[in-house]
Amino acid sequence: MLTTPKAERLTLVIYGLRNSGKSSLTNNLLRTSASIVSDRPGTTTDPVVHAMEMGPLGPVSVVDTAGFDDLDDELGSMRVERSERKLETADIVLFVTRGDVPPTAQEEALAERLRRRNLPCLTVLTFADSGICDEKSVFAPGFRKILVDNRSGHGIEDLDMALQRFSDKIEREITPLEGLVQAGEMILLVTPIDASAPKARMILPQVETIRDILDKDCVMTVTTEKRLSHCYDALKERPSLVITDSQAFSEVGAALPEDQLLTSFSIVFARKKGDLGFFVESLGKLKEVPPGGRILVLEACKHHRMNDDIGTVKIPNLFRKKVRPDVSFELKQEIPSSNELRNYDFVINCAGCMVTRREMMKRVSLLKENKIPGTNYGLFLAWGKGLLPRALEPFPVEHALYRSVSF
Ligand SMILES: Nc1nc2c(ncn2[C@@H]2O[C@H](COP(=O)(O)OP(=O)(O)OP(=O)(O)O)[C@@H](O)[C@H]2O)c(=O)[nH]1
Ligand SMILES: [Mg+2]
Repeated sequence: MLTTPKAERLTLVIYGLRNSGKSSLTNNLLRTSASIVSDRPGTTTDPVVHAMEMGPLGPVSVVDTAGFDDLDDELGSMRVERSERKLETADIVLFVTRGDVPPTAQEEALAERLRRRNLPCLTVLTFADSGICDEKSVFAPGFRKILVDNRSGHGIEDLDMALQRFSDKIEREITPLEGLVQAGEMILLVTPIDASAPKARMILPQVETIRDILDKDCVMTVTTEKRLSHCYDALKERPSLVITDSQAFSEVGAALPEDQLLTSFSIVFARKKGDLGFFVESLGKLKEVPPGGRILVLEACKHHRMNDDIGTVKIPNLFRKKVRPDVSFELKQEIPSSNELRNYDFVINCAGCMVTRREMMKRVSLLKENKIPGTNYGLFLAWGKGLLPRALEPFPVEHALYRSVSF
């Protein structure tokens, strides 16, 4: 479980004022003493992440944060900002507040924010051993309240049970091949081993797909694009699906029979992580990019850049060739604020393999809100190299959508 990729785990964020008992609660929930507890406000500084298996919720990252009222100095504000960022990516929030004292204005404001975000959230009233004051018993209407005495651990079992009930509400990622293959089928994977491939390893989307093929009781063959024809000819049975790295799309498409179902890892993961329909629809808006247009390439992780880096070299080159030459490119790892976002004419997202679906969907909804078209690497490369609609054939809805938007 500890090796479950971070993006596959749910994130449970423990949030509240300083000294509200967040770290004590974390320890009780994990049945360890992993987080430092003290009566000094501001004990927890950086967010502390613990991995644990939580019954029906599966693998969970439990994040103990710094108090969100730590605004005394610049350092405190930086801590609060870090905790805030964790809150943004939370799947479940435990809003921790002392049950024996009335809510502060900051807590009232937070309750309102959480309510608007419509996230699964529980209010944990700590210090239940000191009694619950009237104001707290009516605080944060709409959120279930759990009374906890961190000293004795009383109430933790109620909290465990309440958390388990969230398991149906959580937006889960589908597996890479969900609904695409059936038990017993043969899948062919094409994974180039070029300069950007990590030494002696496979990249995460490939590993996850391989695991999913095994889970779905299918069989597979894995080859490089160089050996593709050799490998394909040697197969006794035609693969029900071929999935290739998007960078080798053209060669792979050309080497296979026209009626062979083919897609890319990036498209498979665009569907798993994001909004494939939006990504496809946005391609139709490429022709509206004006002269001197500003294009934002939005990556989700920092990686070592090679000479032919996809985000800084391949995508801009292809864009200038296929869409228009007179555009400028910017690369960011964090999505800008709405104000800044509106300065861009088109956004190209990475595959998002290192972030959760919730994070990617947050980007997508910001783009939609601001009416900025956006697609992702795999779709853009497939479009640019003329492989659409072929690479969408395994996805009938998006395939039809592609045909309905004019290019
Ligand atoms: N009586 C009582 N004391 C508690 C309870 N929960 C926490 N405490 C005490 O409150 C103090 C602060 O607890 P922490 O768990 O460190 O609080 P925190 O919210 O993590 O604090 P920061 O990291 O500083 O933001 C410690 O002295 C704890 O022993 C509780 O339910 N009852
Ligand atoms: Mg703490």
